Amino acid sequence: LAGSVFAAVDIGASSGRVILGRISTGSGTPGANTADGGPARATLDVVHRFPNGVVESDGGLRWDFDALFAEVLTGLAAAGKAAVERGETITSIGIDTWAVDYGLVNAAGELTAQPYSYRDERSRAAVARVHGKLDPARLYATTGLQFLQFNTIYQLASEPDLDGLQALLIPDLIAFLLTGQRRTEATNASTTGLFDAVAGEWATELFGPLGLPKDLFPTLIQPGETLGTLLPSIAERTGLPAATTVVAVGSHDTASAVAAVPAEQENFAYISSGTWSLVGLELHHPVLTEASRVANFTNERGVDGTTRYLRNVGGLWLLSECQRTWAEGGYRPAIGELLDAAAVLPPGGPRINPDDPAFIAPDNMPDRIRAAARNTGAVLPAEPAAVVRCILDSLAAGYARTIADAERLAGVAVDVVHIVGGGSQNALLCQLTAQATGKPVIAGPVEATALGNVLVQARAAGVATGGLPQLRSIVGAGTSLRRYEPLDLIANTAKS
Ligand code: ADP
Ligand code: LRH
Repeated sequence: LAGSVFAAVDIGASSGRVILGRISTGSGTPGANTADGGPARATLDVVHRFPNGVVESDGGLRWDFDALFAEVLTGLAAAGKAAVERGETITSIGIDTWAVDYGLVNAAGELTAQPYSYRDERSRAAVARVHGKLDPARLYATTGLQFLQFNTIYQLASEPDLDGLQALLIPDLIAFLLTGQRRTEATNASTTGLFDAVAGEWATELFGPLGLPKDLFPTLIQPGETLGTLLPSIAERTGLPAATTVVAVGSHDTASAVAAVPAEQENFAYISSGTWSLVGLELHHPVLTEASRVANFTNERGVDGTTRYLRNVGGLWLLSECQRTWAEGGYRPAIGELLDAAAVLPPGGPRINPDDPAFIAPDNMPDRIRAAARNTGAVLPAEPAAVVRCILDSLAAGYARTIADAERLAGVAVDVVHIVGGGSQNALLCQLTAQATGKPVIAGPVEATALGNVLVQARAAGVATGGLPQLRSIVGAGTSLRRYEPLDLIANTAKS
């Protein structure tokens, strides 16, 4: 099995990629974490990248799922070709995407419409209706899920008619189209608002009061379980052997990212930094207290039945939406240029609440940020550098607050903050986070989500062994990480 190769399909809200992941093993060295006794490292080879984003179509904000699925097939074909060129065969395929969204599939297995994006407004109106039937305190006691106006439960309550339909979460929908098998992967099920955080099962008692069909979702599958093999038509289109299996991974991208946080000890906080910042702790049990609900912490399910105790803090969506607005006006600097200009501004500038629902929909973000600053009594200059610095100062402050709250609510103390994902490349944000939290920040890997996806497949194939600490040591061995200290000067991070 040494030299096995795995295909990871990883689609975030801003981009997707198909990656070939290899676990290479040595032998006989202490710290062994692989089946053949050697220390392992993972290498990733991005074979296909494609953009993603919400589109306005058919009266709503949706994902162009058909286009995404076509990209997945292109990527799998490229992965197969790249593997064959090296004399390898892909052992399995794992799929992860952003959470909460779903497609509706009829009895014939057809997708009835392009899936809505969680950024569509429709679910907001359904919140009061759902809470009229099920009290938020009861919902939290069962599901442990943070309140977000776009949780699946509120989206489903906005559907006119679910009769005869099944809801497949986005990664499950891709997996269904590849294999013909309908299942719901458990980590992503935990973001629906219909999943029991303690039992780790569907919270069936919530479906009746909401008028949802009992079999709306397929049965659960756990990360590491095999879903099935490729449909003949898919094998033909991609050139992959029909016997190639699709293995369930942490199909919620954040679950895969957290599985690949290269922590060396237990007491760490993480920030999975991309479109959103998912900020929190890994716990062994959910925290379902009233204080936790009021602080709006979530208890999402992690790989190996862990609890991802976190909050959604605003993310780099705030920055990428500004970049989009500026680009429409003809201003298109490289991200490094923007960050360098923001880094030399003095500290103590205006801050906004990055979690404000006013930022959820796509629109003119610089204007919205300036308006939010005005509401705090501050004047934010229109220059892009000032807006960028305001976003990053506000995010760093939000991270510090959230980590402190998580420590207090879960009764643990952390020594280090790991930042993974695309945002781990943002040196200014990492340095501001070290300063705001007063803790060292370890940045990387960028592709943590794809790594978590690959590692769970590798373990299912028997190539990697052990629990999350062992899988994490594989990440640590194969990635160069950057460390930021609270007392370092910001000027040192500019231009680096
Ligand atoms: P998602 O999975 O939500 O689509 P990613 O983890 O891919 O998000 O992260 C995307 C974000 O990473 C971008 O919005 C951008 O702000 C940040 N990013 C990407 N490349 C760089 C870079 N070279 N320097 C700083 N930040 C970067
Ligand atoms: C990050 C993410 C996050 C969810 C959001 C919808 O990509 O999956 O964990 O809250 O998207």
